[in-house]
Amino acid sequence: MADLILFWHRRDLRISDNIGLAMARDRSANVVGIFCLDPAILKSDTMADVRVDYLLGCLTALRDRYTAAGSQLLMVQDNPLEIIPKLANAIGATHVFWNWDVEPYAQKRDNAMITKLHDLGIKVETFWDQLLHTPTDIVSKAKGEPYTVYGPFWKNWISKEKKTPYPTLEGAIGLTPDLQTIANSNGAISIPKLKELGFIWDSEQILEPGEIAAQDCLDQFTAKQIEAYDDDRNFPAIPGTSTLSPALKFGAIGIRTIWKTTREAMNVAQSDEAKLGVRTWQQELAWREFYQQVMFHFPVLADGPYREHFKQFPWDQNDRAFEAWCVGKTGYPIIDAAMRQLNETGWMHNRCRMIVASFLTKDLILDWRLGEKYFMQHLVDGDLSANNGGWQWSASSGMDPKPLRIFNPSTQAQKFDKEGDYIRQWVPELKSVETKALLSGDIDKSLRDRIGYVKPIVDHAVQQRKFKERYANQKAIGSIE
Ligand code: FAD
Ligand code: FO1
Repeated sequence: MADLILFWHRRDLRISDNIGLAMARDRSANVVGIFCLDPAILKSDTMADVRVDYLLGCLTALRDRYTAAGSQLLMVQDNPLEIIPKLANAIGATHVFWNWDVEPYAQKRDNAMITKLHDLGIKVETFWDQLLHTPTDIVSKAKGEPYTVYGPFWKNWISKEKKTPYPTLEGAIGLTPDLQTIANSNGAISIPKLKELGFIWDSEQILEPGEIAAQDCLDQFTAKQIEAYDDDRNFPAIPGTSTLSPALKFGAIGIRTIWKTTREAMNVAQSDEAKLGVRTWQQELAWREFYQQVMFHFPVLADGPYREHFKQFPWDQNDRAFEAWCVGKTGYPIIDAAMRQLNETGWMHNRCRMIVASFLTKDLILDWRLGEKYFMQHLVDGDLSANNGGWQWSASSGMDPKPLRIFNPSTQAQKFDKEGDYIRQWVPELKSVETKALLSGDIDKSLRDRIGYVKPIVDHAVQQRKFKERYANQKAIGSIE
């Protein structure tokens, strides 16, 4: 009898350029996909409605792709360690294949799964798919150790040859009607509605779910925006970045496909500026890989500050200030615009992520983990490695704390939202305020009262001094290297 291979999808929600799935198809035509709605993940206190909505959209698209390829995507909802071995055994699967993930939860889950399946006599094969280079590929030449600083990581990473896309699944054979009936009586269900899972998202997604939409987005970006990316990526009022982050988070597009496209874009780029645009975008893809590889090698990052002694940092406790930051009512226009963009759309521009993270940690002097959690609860692309990396970078608590990063919100707005378009888009009560006052945040009291906009909740200069003093004290007592 031919091998029956179950391919377990988790954050690789596509049938094209998927290493593990291509390997499964190479072995046997009888390849069936499975996704497990995992209550431990969905009920975690860092879940976001918008992200689950995007996930369900990707699953629907994936199901249709499997059908078109001749097979099917099975859906289950339970602890994967119980339901997947049970179902695999019931339908007589000879193998389960999947792609690794770097997260601590994934490592634990997947190792336990290997044991469970082996106990049932089911073979397992696993692959590295979501990165261009596996976390153990890129190590320092001198010591063979993982990099903790981006610069040398990038140098090594870019010098290595990269794989080309893997073939799309086709000509697959699904379960017979009898086996489908057995699967159904062993937990297979249809894809639930968002509401049935306890989530609500009625607004649009910044990126349509599924692999076809992700590919279209990549094509548009490389045709129209990539050459100006080096400059345009800094201005939140213009569509200068790809908005591919949800697709990259859930693997709705293969990383080799993306890389191949950047190589082609580089080949056709005529000017130095255009080449720089492509290069800078490639560097952002490398940041994504850097943060994933450090999470793999240093999973303690997920629990808090990398530098042990930063755990003692005397953060303020101030629920009202935190609440004002969350809802976008701090009295700092650029901060309020960014937080409202996040709350309304589930996405925030990278420049603004850096500005609001600096504001939370250096102006409100609140523990960065509050912001990290809030982002995970609201971002469509919320990803443990990238989010934790971004927050530790902003808080100066991460791998590479120097220089001490403090952004002045007004200066940032003056540089990157010159005409105030971004602020006016997201803070409509400020629409009629003249640009100079809008950017500096220096709006006179009578005008504030009239338009109903709050007074700044802190004074940047005062808070900056306070933060620096605390930081210096921590250094003096040896808490910060
Ligand atoms: P583009 O500019 O088009 O970049 C292309 C891709 O490269 C992105 O889709 C993303 O996958 C990757 N990338 C770009 N910048 C970074 C970066 N600094 N770190 C890691 N990967 C990067 N990104 C997430 O995907 N999920 C998060 O939860 C997340 N949280 C963040 C929190 C903070 C405090 C900060 C400062 C950054 C965070 N980022 C996060 C990184 C970055 O802001 C987003 O990846 C980017 O804004 C997504 O928009 P885009 O797809 O248009 O990016
Ligand atoms: N993976 C799953 O296998 N099942 C899920 O139900 C699931 C939900 C989910 C929701 C939000 C999100 O950001 C990711 C989600 N994932 C889910 C993917 C998850 O990132 C991977 O399973 C990781 O390997 C977990 O560490």
